[in-house]
Amino acid sequence: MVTKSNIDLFMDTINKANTISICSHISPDGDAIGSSTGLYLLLKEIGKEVYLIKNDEFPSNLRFVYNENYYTDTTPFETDLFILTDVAHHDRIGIGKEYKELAKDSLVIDHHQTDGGYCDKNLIVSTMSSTCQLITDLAIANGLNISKETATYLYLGMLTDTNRFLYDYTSADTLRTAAELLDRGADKGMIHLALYESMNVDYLLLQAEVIEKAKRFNDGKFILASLTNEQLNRYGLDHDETEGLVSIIKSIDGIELACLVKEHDLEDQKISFRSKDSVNVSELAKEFGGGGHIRAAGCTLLMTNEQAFDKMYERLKQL
Ligand SMILES: [Mn+2]
Repeated sequence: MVTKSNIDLFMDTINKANTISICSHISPDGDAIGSSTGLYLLLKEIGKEVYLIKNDEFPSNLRFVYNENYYTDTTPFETDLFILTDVAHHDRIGIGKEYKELAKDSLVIDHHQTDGGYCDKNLIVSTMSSTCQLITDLAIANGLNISKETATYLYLGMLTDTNRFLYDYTSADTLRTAAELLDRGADKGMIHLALYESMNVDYLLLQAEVIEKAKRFNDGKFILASLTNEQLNRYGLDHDETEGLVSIIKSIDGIELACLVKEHDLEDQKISFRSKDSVNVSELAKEFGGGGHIRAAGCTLLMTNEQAFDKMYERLKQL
């Protein structure tokens, strides 16, 4: 649920601006793409001059919703308002930083607790399952028209951030908001087909290899796995295609906590944590400069894949 003050903050801030730049985080996921594009379409419809900033490569697993005409590709320029959606940590803002510095006003719209204070105004509601849920609620409360296409983008973010409405923070309100999007024509069949019924067989084989090589400890309740660029190359896969890997590992019978160390570069590892019900992984990620939610969080370690794996093993076995 959104409060009256948040509903007003959203609309008052937007009403004061004519030109608006919108940005989400680097290595965008479904909620990043859904929230930024959904908001872009909502604001265009009320006559604003809106610029959607392309932050990083568009994820290959979400190509089915890519529309290159929506993105601005010029050098950063001044706008009345800069809006940042779904960014857990300010080191993930990418090129948006330059737009933010040039903007007269700035607003964060997010469901991550960790990064308040980066912009002039904060609209952070950590009880929301996704930024897309928050934007949908704000749009409905303010009487904005949600087109079929906008609804599809917002539904995409809600679906992926909740892992198909499975995560704990999927509440009755989450489902009511999703239902509002279906009422407005969100194309759930298209999303389901593209995301969950088009499994790449090489990805399945890679999953088997990653699980086979993973380390299980703490009475078999913890699992620590790694993924290297060598493996990705060998199976002919991109990083984005392995987005849900950590959730798959977590879903193994008897696992309480899953940690995946993904190689982005030789000395740049992306660590993802997932837990079922005992460990607060948000706290764990914070110890290493990251953040996220109680059951899903992450951080970055600047070292080799092997070193990061060992570091995580040393820390996790103490839990
Ligand atoms: Mn999100």
